[in-house]
Amino acid sequence: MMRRETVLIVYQYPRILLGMKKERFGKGKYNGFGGKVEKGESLEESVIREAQEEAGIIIINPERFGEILFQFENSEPDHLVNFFRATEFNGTPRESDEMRPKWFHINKIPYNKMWEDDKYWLPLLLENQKFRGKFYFNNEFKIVKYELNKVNKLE
Ligand code: 6U4
Repeated sequence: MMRRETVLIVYQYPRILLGMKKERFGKGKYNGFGGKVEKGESLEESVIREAQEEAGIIIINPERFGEILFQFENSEPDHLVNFFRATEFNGTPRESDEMRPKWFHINKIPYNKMWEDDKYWLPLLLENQKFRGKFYFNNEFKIVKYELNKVNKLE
């Protein structure tokens, strides 16, 4: 079984917008906005919908930056996550049932309160570098092994 999901980083140099996840998978962690890709939806449609649902913002021209397959030792299904970046949006970020948005200076990204993989791929996204990779987590959600490659193009 495999779940297809999206994650969005809003990047307005020198700050990024993250959300504190309040419920379920990833609870208590800061993450980009995003979630499951629904049937009949493109990746871009999905990330636009999730940003609106979770942070109340309408993002403009989201750009796909990476694709990572996450696998787990426990019974958690694989997650295939597509990462997007947007610089512009309409509206004002607001708290939702799922997420509490917060801006962070790029020198103060709270990596110790994020998924452990984020410190590997997020610097690439902030440097304009596209990426593709695979991370394998153990039962404590720690990385057991990973590969991460810079790519020129995501097909
Ligand atoms: P529901 O709606 O209950 O089925 P939920 O369990 O809350 O969904 P959801 O839809 O918020 O999950 O999806 C999980 C989110 O976490 C997606 O945006 C992808 C993201 N995600 C999953 N693993 C990640 C990881 N290792 N690093 C990361 N984001 C991850 O940065």
